[in-house]
Amino acid sequence: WKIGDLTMNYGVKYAQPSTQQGRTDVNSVTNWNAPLVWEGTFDPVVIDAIYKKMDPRIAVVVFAVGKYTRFLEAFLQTGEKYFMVGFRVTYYIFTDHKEEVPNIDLGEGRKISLLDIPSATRWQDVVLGRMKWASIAIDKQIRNEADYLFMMDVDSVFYSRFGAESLSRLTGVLHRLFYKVDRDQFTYERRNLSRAFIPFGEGDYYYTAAVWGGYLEDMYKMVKYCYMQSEEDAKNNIEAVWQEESHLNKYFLYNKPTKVLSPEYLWSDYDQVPADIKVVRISQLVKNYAEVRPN
Ligand code: UD2
Repeated sequence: WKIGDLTMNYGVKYAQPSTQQGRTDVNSVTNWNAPLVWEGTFDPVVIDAIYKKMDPRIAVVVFAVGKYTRFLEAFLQTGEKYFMVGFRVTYYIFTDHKEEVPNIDLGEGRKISLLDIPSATRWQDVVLGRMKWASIAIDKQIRNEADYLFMMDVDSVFYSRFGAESLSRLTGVLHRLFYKVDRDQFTYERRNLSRAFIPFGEGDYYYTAAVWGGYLEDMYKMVKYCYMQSEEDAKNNIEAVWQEESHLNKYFLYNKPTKVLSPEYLWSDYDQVPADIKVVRISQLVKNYAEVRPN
């Protein structure tokens, strides 16, 4: 700690924060008092200045297995335009087709790290396998190279700023299809044979597994948890209804995230954008499942 750290933000100009005005059409705080982030609830200039002081190293873990390498170009290109611009970012790309990883011009302080993984015959093994391969890679490599880690689906494109306002100890993103529905309609795992089981009558939100993040060690714990729970399920010949997403939802229910992001942080090109989504920051692409998946 140095006195200099206090003075770094002097001269940064931004609108005065108000105690009276802000978003009134949505709730911007959870019932455990964590921020629920929407456009209009933060000033990017202020947020960036806060996190720039730390200059964190941010890891993005994406999987591009089989035909999914075709999504890398748009993901990386738009990521360079909108994801954590001005911050140090490493994209960890897990793939079985290194030769298909495109050459993209990256901004200063930004890199790509390629990791080999085997091909899969079932798409379920790819999505669940993410928890296994990410656990191993964090242990061996990423732990020494990053302060924050995001797990993301590769079949997505950034359309707008996705910045430091998303950083937190553990950050979950509300699934766009469930952010206004009763908890009993959440597609949690309802079979009590699975380790992902959540009974009716419980639940805060339904979170997507396509974007989530946090401090490296907190993410490691959570990724490993999802891996271990799915291994237990496999021993019992059961696979959770939404694979790692089911385990993730259970973890978040009993270990509350310290920040929750609105569905701005993962919308979908399949769906119209309602009035409360003022900006789509990243969106899942329309894809032909039958064509891109292994079977
Ligand atoms: C949903 C979730 C996803 C995961 C999955 C589990 C959304 C937007 N996404 O995605 O996070 O929970 O359901 O059922 O809600 N992948 C490959 N090769 C493959 C298959 C998958 O690389 O052959 C990777 C790739 O990074 C992809 C991700 O796994 O983005 C998720 O797979 P998906 O896009 O096929 O799954 P989807 O869209 O049903």
